[in-house]
Amino acid sequence: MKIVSAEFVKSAFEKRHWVDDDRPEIAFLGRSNVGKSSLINSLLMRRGLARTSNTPGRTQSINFFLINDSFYFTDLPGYGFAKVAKSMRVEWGDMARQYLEEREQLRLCVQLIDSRHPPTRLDLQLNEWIEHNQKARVIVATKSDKLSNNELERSKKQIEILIPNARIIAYSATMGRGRDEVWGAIAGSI
Ligand SMILES: Nc1nc2c(ncn2[C@@H]2O[C@H](COP(=O)(O)OP(=O)(O)OP(=O)(O)O)[C@@H](O)[C@H]2O)c(=O)[nH]1
Ligand SMILES: [Mg+2]
Repeated sequence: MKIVSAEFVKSAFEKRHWVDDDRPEIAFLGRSNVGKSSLINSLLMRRGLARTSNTPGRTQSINFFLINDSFYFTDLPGYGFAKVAKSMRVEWGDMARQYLEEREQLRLCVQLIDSRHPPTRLDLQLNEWIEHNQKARVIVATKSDKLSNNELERSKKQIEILIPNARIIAYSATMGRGRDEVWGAIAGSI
């Protein structure tokens, strides 16, 4: 995919602020700090377009990015960060679930799972929502640069056991590994 333009459009804290048009959307979902914003920047080769941080749980809204004037990336808030107030955690569930249930132009869920750890309870909860809503989905195993090839294979198998029949792509935002494969999945969905 040739990226001609990529721009941040808006941050939405409520449904009435979601972008109001019917261009296709690709959603990036996963726990806090898993690498959602880094993946978006790496795919778009725009450093700093999606804000990354070492302070997990910072993104509490759905961020919309318009690509080539033709489709959106949506960066969803991360879940599972213990220091986020309980009320915020409930809100995460509501926001993500509502988005998965009601967003008709959502064409592909990119579900990020940290390759260094087995899927968490919340990763599996998210998986259930994605399957329940029958959304197309690809799993991206992030931070693969931190593992040896053997460890990475083991990690992919672990994911496969808990989430069978999903395509799993090993990714590294720092090395660009998996970039073409993820773009292939995105292009196939829009
Ligand atoms: N080594 C390595 N570090 C990564 C990779 N992807 C992300 N990181 C680091 O992981 C941390 C979190 O990355 P973010 O992209 O901000 O994670 P996020 O999922 O957007 O986090 P929230 O917005 O808090 O939900 C940052 O310090 C990144 O530099 C990767 O592929 N390899
Ligand atoms: Mg983020």
